[in-house]
Amino acid sequence: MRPVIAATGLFTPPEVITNAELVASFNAYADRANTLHADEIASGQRSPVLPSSEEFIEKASGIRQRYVLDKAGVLDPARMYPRFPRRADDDLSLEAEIGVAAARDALGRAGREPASVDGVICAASNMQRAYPAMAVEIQHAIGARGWAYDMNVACSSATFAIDAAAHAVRSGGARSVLVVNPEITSAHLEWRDRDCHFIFGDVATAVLVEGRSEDANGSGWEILGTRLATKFSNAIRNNPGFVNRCEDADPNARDMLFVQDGRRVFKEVCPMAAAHIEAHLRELGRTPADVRRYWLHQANVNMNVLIARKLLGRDPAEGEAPVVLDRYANTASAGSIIAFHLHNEDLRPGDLGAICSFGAGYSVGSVVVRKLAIG
Ligand code: CO8
Repeated sequence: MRPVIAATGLFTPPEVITNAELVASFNAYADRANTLHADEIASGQRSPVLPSSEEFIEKASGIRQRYVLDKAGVLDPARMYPRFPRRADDDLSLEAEIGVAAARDALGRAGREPASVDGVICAASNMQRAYPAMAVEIQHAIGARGWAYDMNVACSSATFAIDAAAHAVRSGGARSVLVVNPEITSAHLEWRDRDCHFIFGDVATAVLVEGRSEDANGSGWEILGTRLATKFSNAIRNNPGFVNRCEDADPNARDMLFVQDGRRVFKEVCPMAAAHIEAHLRELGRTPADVRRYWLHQANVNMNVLIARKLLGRDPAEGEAPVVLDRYANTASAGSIIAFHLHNEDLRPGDLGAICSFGAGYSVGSVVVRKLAIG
């Protein structure tokens, strides 16, 4: 069987935080903190919290707003993180809930019943708990068959899971696998750090990968190939884990939330991602110019322009590398899938596209697809 992306699904939280709202709340927090610690700041024992700026955020990243699961908690200068009501073990967990919404959207668009799904992979940069696996909860909630497991490759989780799903379908191990990417980035972002407070947004995406016989067409995108690479780096880390307690670590230490050296990531990951995509296309007997659309990871608009330039030798034309981070911000593993979901319908049968993610690990994953002809 050849693996096909039959449909994708998207859950977008209803609440939006604009850069103006985010900066106003951050600067109110900074004023409070600087007033509270005025004596230490005056004596040089502590540095003041510097203000954030809308101009910087848009110029440095291209982000204009982000969707979040709880706006009030994030914007409250006395809190600066979301507030989620605690749920009982028998209630659907929050991460599973948004994953289920995206999964149902994908199944509905493909016209498939949940019982036709043989496997669920929940692939995201953070799991709400260690076990039972989020994927098993999602499998149960939607009524899928077979098996389910979680995987985490940070921002590359979705492409790595599509690779696993494509292999399962090709080998005959499954006829259809649902990849689900629920990203609650707002819960592990330090909203009080001006270097990164603007970067992330919440979302969930889903990708239905199914097997089709060699001669069968129909709607969807044939997966021509997948390619994965990893290279260890400490430039992006998120340190909380089950060993922290035994190390007597401070649960509120800065490294218990997302930390990165953004400049270094930018410099090291762009060439890695461009070379990766080019090598993948070469393996498939193609060149970057054969690709009609690049659905790139959505971390920074300047990164995407640089990668497209390295690949094409020119600036990307309108629609060649669609940007969704202006609306969604960085949604970790879901970013390239949102770009694919919102920007693939206008392409024609036979057109080639490349989905590519890159991020912590470091990790890079690419999926080269060709639009099928209906009927
Ligand atoms: N307002 C005003 N000024 C600011 C602000 C702000 N908000 N923030 C920083 N500045 C200042 C800095 O202090 C610095 O001042 P100075 O020159 O005096 O030192 C100046 O602005 C320039 O700062 P930077 O050098 O940091 O600015 P950059 O141009 O490098 O832009 C970016 C910063 C946008 C972070 C950029 O480096 C970038 O996008 N890098 C790539 C990051 C990336 O792709 N990371 C991937 C992470 S995602 C991932 O892998 C998944 C992880 C799992 C998800 C976790 C969810 C929480």
